[in-house]
Amino acid sequence: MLDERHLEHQLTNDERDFFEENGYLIIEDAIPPEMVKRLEEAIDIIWHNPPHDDNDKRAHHPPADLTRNFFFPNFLWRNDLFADLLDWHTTFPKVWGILGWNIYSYHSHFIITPPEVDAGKEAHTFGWHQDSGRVNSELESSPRPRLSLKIAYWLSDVTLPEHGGLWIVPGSHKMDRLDRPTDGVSQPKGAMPVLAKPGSAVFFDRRTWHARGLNSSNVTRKGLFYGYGFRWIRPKDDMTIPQSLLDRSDPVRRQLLGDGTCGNGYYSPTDEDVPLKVWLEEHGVKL
Ligand SMILES: O=C(O)CCC(=O)C(=O)O
Repeated sequence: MLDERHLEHQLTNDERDFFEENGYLIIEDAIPPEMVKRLEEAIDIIWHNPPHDDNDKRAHHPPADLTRNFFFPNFLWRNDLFADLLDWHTTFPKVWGILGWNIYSYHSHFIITPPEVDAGKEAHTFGWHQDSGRVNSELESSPRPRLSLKIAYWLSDVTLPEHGGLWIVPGSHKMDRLDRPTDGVSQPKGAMPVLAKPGSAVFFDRRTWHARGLNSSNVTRKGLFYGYGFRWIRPKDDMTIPQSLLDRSDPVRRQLLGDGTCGNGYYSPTDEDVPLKVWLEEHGVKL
């Protein structure tokens, strides 16, 4: 539920300038330690006993393999704590500050990366990409349009490069291609790990070239990724949000979970489609 705290955490001019120039932004202490702990317990339950009800073959299904990188999409509805982060007061105002009010969460996943035992021996050029797959080849504009952003919430410590946090090339969001080194070992020019403490939120523009680092530490890496985009973007996950979650959510959260009155309302919304717009207007927020 949005309240006065959201108004206090709106995007500042400095944050906007930094994000526009670099394609990422770090908000430290975005979630308190107690919440980090509860979120970690909640994802651990899924990690240890993955359900097999997701159609995405790229999702991990049973049997659990606690030694491999674990990618789990469409998780927002599996615990109310996950839904609580969707409109979290320290971060969500910055999402509307960047993208405006016609938005929802089109895509979410969490990733758990256990220590990669042979990481030292198997150094390689990471899986560098911009988000959204075919969007990058099928839209003809240059630079590509932003369309969406992601927030990575870190539950584990990624303050050292060996923790294998998110790597990015700062400022690369206006670049349509990225030169990858051909030696199979080094990273692109300007690439760096985004170092962050547990509880930090790392915002990144979907166009910012990014990759998962290599976890050569002895700490299991845990991060939650929340994608926000315009409501006319098709969901990237199955988004099997149960009606019961929609029923117990307030109108803004229902919007963020993908609710709307009719197909046309995703393109040409009425106030009923976008309670976020109404709330912002009622609270004097001008975008
Ligand atoms: O695991 C990571 O750090 C990278 C995640 C990623 O590439 C993505 O969410 O698009």
